Amino acid sequence: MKITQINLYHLRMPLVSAFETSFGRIHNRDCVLVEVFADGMVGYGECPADRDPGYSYETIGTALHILQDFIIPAVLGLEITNAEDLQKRMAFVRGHLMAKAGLEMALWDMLGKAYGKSLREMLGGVHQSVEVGVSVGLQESPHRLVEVVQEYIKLGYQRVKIKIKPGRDVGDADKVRREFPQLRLQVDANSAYTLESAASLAPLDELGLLLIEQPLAEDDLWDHSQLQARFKTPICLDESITSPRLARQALEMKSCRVINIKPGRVGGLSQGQAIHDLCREQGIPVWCGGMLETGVGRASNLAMASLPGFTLPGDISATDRYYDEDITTERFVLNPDSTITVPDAPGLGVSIDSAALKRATLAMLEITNR
Ligand code: OSB
Ligand code: MG
Repeated sequence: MKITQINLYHLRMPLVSAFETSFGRIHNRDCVLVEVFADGMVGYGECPADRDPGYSYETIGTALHILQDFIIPAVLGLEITNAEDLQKRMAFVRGHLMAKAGLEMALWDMLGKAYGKSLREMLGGVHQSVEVGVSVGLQESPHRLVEVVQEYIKLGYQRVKIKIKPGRDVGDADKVRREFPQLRLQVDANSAYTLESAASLAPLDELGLLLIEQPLAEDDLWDHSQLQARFKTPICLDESITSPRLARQALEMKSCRVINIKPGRVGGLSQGQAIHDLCREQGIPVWCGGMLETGVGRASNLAMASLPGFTLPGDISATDRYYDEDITTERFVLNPDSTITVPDAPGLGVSIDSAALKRATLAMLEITNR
């Protein structure tokens, strides 16, 4: 594939309902859409960096800067044959994994279109549909939380994740558990605790949770290993796992018993695949996390989640849970068995609704090698 032009779109999409985590509340989801032209074709990728550096140090601003000033100049005009090749050409950039992931996704989309293969086929996915759940943000009260969870259960979601933060943890989880004794339930702290303050989370261990996600700081594998030793419930790492190497080290240290794989967080689908392979060899369950993606990123997440080691439901909900209007013509729906069907058309298997894309675009940058 000879890359001739890359366009970067800063998108802002109004969410159906505000989403609140331990690091803040948003009403709109920002991301960068990467549009790559090569060999007369076009491919799309989504960089899930947000407006603010709350989940990660990356933001829309850093992603645009790194792509525009470093990564794109290093690949424009070149023949790129596969994701490994692209990763080698991007390796001189330290970090900025979401920026890299956005471009890698667009390359996969184009490769799939060129060879007539779906992303699922190319990655080695084995399922036509994947089990999913819903990630429920912090609500104004535990009572309201129960109402919201009830609504999602009615819609057919069979696994629910609730966000927690200090002061809104054991009480919220306990209330949801009492209302829904059989529900597959898990919690996500997004790094809101220290090893000391996490002592207050001990009662969570009696609630039959599937897992406790990222209680401590993202750069703290060691303290996670100390905490995991005190819990029967598996700790699952999200923010902390940014490479196959860190995944291996986390498992060696017993920092977690489950890993959340987000291709955006780890530098691309190829890196997510490598973490999947490592975990599968060791019998460690993985699942696909989400970042409130548009239809582009959601298609990619579905393909990733179709690999055989993804044995826990993903944070991949129906389009309706996120957006009234999406930038893809396809909208993803929840099947009655709490699954979503993986696209099987070439590449990501989605097409862009250009009018909707225009409405969501705050700024666009065209980069050619002239
Ligand atoms: O920690 O998993 C997270 C959304 C944005 C940033 C981080 C996280 C999330 C979610 C939403 O939990 C998952 C989804 O896309 O439905
Ligand atoms: Mg998380």
